[in-house]
Amino acid sequence: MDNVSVSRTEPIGDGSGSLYVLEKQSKLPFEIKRIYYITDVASCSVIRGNHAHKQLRQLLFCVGGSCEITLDNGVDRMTVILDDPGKILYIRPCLWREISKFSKNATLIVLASDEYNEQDYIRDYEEFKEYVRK
Ligand code: T46
Repeated sequence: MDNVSVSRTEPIGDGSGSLYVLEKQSKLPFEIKRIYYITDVASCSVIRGNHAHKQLRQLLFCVGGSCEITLDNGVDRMTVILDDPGKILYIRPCLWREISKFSKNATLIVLASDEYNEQDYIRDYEEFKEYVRK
């Protein structure tokens, strides 16, 4: 699917823990304007997201636990399981997303290309399909 890619960053580990680095030159495809994180999700049946962004680009990874990200471009769907701090999901604009199956200790970090702007959201699936069709 266009607009999605998954990359890996390998930890620097020496027995005292794992250190992960996302550096501008190699791993950051846009300037980061905002960072947010989702944690303490009450139950594995919770589904977050259910929207698309018109312009926003994001990098997502779970530093602890796991969750599933289902992406939909209006035609095809795919699911990426984020279950490893070194697994980085890059989402470009115009993808409907559902975030589900949060494990108990899941902490999902999002690096975003822009500040929060509700005008950038499409929260209705039919409206999203019409938007991508045009
Ligand atoms: C995505 C997943 C992983 C703010 O006020 N500022 C912010 O920066 C954000 C992200 C949200 N909000 C407010 C807006 C809503 O009233 O917090 C409420 C929940 O936000 P949202 O519907 O965006 O939450 P999620 O967890 O469904 O989705 C967010 C991202 O928006 C989304 O793009 O991929 O996290």
